[in-house]
Amino acid sequence: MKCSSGSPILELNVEPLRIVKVFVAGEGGVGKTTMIKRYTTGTFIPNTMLTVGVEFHISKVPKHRITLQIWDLGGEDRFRFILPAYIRGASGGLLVFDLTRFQTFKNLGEWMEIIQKNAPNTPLVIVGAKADLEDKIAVQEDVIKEFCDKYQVLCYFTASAKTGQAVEDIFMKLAEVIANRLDKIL
Ligand SMILES: Nc1nc2c(ncn2[C@@H]2O[C@H](COP(=O)(O)OP(=O)(O)OP(=O)(O)O)[C@@H](O)[C@H]2O)c(=O)[nH]1
Ligand SMILES: [Mg+2]
Repeated sequence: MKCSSGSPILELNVEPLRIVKVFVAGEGGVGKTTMIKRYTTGTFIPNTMLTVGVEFHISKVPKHRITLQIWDLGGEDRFRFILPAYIRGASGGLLVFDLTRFQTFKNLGEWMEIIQKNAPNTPLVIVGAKADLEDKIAVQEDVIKEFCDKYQVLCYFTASAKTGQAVEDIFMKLAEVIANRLDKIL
């Protein structure tokens, strides 16, 4: 029997959400996983276990017709060797440090090298985490600005997963920039 084309294909009145890979990188314990969970669940979940290797999260951003596939990278030294493979092919990323630990900011240069090697020209947002710990802030805005100018990153935020400060804005900014880039290509 000859195949017939059957009933017409239903045309759904929805726009496809483009799926893009974004990474969240930075030293161990700076607050990457807690920030992602704050963004995806709207709550502060303390005592998060350290990330072994990589964890994945998904977030739809209908406003920019995009779905973020978030690669949450374990920041401990022992996971450093797998980072290049995880960063490669990313459409954007967040590089996070802990505002209360200067060393985590100082080490950002090393992270930039890995990122520039494996995902050159990828849009990058710098995030100073744990802004709620006001008495313990050890990294001042002028040195963050200096760093951003040196490496020509998109912008930086100071944020807190505890209070929610800037968390939504960070992911919205990244999604917006990636979506604009895609719009230009397609
Ligand atoms: N006060 C405060 N504590 C935070 C904040 N974000 C994270 N923390 C705490 O910091 C610790 C480390 O947070 P994680 O999210 O596990 O850090 P991580 O960067 O994912 O660490 P790795 O997975 O090892 O790379 C936890 O005890 C969190 O509760 C914040 O905004 N404010
Ligand atoms: Mg983690």
